[in-house]
Amino acid sequence: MALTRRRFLQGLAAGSAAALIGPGLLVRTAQAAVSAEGSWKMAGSHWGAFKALVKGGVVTEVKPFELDQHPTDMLNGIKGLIYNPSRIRYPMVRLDWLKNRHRSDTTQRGDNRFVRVTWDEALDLFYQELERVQTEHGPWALYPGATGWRQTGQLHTCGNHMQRAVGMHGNFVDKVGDYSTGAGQVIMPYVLGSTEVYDQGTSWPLILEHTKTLILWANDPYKNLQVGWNCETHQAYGYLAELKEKIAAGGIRVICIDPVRSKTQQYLGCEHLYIHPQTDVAFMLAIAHTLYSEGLHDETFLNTYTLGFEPFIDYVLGKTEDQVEKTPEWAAALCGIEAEDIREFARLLAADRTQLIFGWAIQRQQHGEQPYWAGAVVAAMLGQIGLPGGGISYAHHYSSIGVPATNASAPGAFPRNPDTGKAPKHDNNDYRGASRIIPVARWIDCLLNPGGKIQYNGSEVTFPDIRMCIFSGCNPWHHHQDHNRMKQAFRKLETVVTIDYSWNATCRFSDLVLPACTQFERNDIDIYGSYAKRGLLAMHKLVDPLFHSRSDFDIFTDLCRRFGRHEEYTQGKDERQWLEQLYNDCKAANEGSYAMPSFEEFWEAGYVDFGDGENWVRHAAFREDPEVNAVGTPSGFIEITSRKIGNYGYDDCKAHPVWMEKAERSHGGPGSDKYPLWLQSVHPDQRLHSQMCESDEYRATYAVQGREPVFLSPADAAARGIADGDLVRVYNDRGQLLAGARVSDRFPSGVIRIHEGAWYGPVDASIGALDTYGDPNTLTLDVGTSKLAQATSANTCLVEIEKFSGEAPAVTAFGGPEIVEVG
Ligand SMILES: Nc1nc2c(c(=O)[nH]1)N[C@H]1C(S)=C(S)[C@@H](COP(=O)(O)OP(=O)(O)OC[C@H]3O[C@@H](n4cnc5c(=O)[nH]c(N)nc54)[C@H](O)[C@@H]3O)O[C@H]1N2
Ligand SMILES: Nc1nc2c(c(=O)[nH]1)N[C@H]1C(S)=C(S)[C@@H](COP(=O)(O)OP(=O)(O)OC[C@H]3O[C@@H](n4cnc5c(=O)[nH]c(N)nc54)[C@H](O)[C@@H]3O)O[C@H]1N2
Ligand SMILES: [Mo]
Repeated sequence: MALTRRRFLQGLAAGSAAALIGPGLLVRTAQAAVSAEGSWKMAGSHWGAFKALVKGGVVTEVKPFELDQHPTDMLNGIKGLIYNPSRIRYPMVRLDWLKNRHRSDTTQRGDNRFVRVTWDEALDLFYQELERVQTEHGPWALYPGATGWRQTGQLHTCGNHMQRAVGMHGNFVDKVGDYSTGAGQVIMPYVLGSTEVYDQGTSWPLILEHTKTLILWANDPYKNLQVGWNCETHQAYGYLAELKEKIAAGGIRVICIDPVRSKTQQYLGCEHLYIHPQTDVAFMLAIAHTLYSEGLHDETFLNTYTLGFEPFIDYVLGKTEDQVEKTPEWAAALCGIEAEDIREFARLLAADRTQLIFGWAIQRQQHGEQPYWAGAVVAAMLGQIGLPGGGISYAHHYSSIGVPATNASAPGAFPRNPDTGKAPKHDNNDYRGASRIIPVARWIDCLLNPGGKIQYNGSEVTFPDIRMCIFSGCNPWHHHQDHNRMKQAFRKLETVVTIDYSWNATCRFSDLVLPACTQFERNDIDIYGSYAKRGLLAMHKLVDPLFHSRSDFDIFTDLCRRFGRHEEYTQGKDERQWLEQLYNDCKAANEGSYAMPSFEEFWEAGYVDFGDGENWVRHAAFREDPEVNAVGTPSGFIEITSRKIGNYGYDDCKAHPVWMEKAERSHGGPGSDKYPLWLQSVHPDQRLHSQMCESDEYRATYAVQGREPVFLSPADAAARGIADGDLVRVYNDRGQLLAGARVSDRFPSGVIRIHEGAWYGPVDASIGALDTYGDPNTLTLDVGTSKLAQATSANTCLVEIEKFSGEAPAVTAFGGPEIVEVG
């Protein structure tokens, strides 16, 4: 087999739309051009609804939707998301897999050498692999992973397309939980009776009216509210502006508790309390100690609404097994806040109406269940749960939660499950004694240890022997921890199929890659305003699918055609007919409450608005009548001690919240003598995870020497001879990466940050290879939070950093595969 190689897109002027569109496509889209002036079309995205000017079949300009009064900077990345050298142009097959299929040399996986094939060839290969796995093995060998941020739009919800089509063919291993709130969503139903993390919160106007002290705990809403699960319109920013004014006028105290001065803290100009990373539970226990010993706790509330306070307070007072009293002095040594300041803080919380608002990053660490549970206990001791502007929330930084919401019904999505009552082609339900559902963040453990058993939320999970993975609408080679461990696991896989629109690291580590189009290359509908449900948006197709990409709908229709189930898959409807149906079903559900025009009128107008929402107080019904409106815990009360969890007998999640040391912790904790810096990999300010990292021009607005920035304190930089703008190597025993130093006084000594979602670009396929762009998951720890939730512990991670000297390797993350011709 003779091979010639050429660098993908060599010599192409990046960023130039015309240069990136092949001649064939220019002809095709030219027919769609309206006029020389072009036309403005409505579109949506997680980071904002917008209008796009389309001229000659090319998106030339983007402006915010008129109802978005607080558009984000991220709209500037849209054009680059459509037009960039990392777009997947054709169906591609990994070189050695094409030669040897499931017996290929898997150590080559990741070397990025691929062969172009036709759509027919690609879908035949995909179908043959499904057949092979279902007949030679069974449903236990197949894992279609769809945990991620598919683009907005209900019809084209891509994970649903993949799982519906694959599910019509045969059964498979599924997942439970997610990376966002894996620990929170499992612990909170035991404590407050619902996940809390995905529930509506007390409305901002009520917080602005009633709250005297607002605690933003591990929470950066000004950064994170840029993104919503549906098409965002950013109403919450109006309330944050009011909050800023109220702080300046002395009408409210707002305190951020965070190891870093966040974007929110900078914007609001509010108070800040530095805390050592991963030590919040120690701080909370000392707050509980102070409240109790100074008689500041609300006994009536505890007696009326909660169960199990005694065992907890006995633990705080050092009357249980460990005999350690959780005094402010005890906590100060861990969390770095002076004992007297802890006391003052506890008194402040009890003095007046206090609203606690938590973010999610502190449950994305080892024992991440504990700070959420301990936080609820502090709130219960304060006795304000269910009052307007008091109590606790776990989600005001997410998807417009807290914006007064309408009661409108949202449109349904393209159905994930086969809904015809017909059995799949391979109707095999034999999982060979293994579990059919695994906790999502443990899937690499599963690949490495088939047949292994773990505890999960009161049950035992037996890992299936997975041979084939399919990924759509997610990028596991950014989202999962410890990439070098992932490499080992991937070598055990026979076949990996990925459907995406951009050539990210997941494509690089796949065998078969299918090009989907972006949301701007198809028609769809979605809610705007996310949880506030302000209205319905017509997401107009802006341009034809670029290169050879197709919609997920088309791709999976043609896969189903290969086993005669395409009619059932589409229900005989095309895109337009589906949109009309989703719209008309939504219109019927809103009949009598919200007037909606005909589909045609809606599509023409671009949106239908549901008007203003209503104020609401979280937990108010329970407070009003805890018998009638019992919460969803086993007892119906807030459970400070959980008999059910206690009965599981876990050593890492006990019957009530406790302080537990971490595997790695900075500021004198385990591992800090060798690797003294805590790496936090929080959510990016100018991306949605890995989405838009491929947008070359936009990336250039934040990259440092072409690499992802790493933020560090002036003291840590000086101690290592690092200056702002330097190229640095960040490393630990798990991996190493190159990044560009950003020295900032928002960071205390011992704390550094690299935003998650930076594209992984290893120098080669070997284990331990240097990552040339700076994905923090090259370094993170891959262990479960505990036997309860088995969620990600991404924020439990220590590293060292040094100035990089010598010749820096080029960034390999972007620009697609190395196309190999097979002759
Ligand atoms: N270290 C660390 N790791 C983390 C986190 C952290 O805080 N720290 N956060 C975690 C969290 S909370 C999350 S939610 C995850 C996010 O992890 P992911 O959701 O996997 O991240 P995204 O970058 O949004 O990946 C979505 C992928 O789907 C593709 N895609 C989007 N729309 C479509 C479509 O319509 N069709 C097809 N076929 N593909 C599409 C995009 O191109 C992109 O590659 O990351 C987790 N990982
Ligand atoms: N711009 C933008 N917005 C987004 C997203 C995005 O990718 N980009 N992703 C969305 C998604 S999927 C999710 S899940 C949410 C994520 O929402 P979160 O998980 O809440 O957000 P993060 O930005 O990871 O972290 C929030 C804050 O927690 C602090 N923190 C971290 N560890 C600790 C600790 O041990 N103690 C204390 N006290 N504070 C700590 C960090 O310093 C940071 O300021 O954001 C959503 N919003
Ligand atoms: Mo998330």
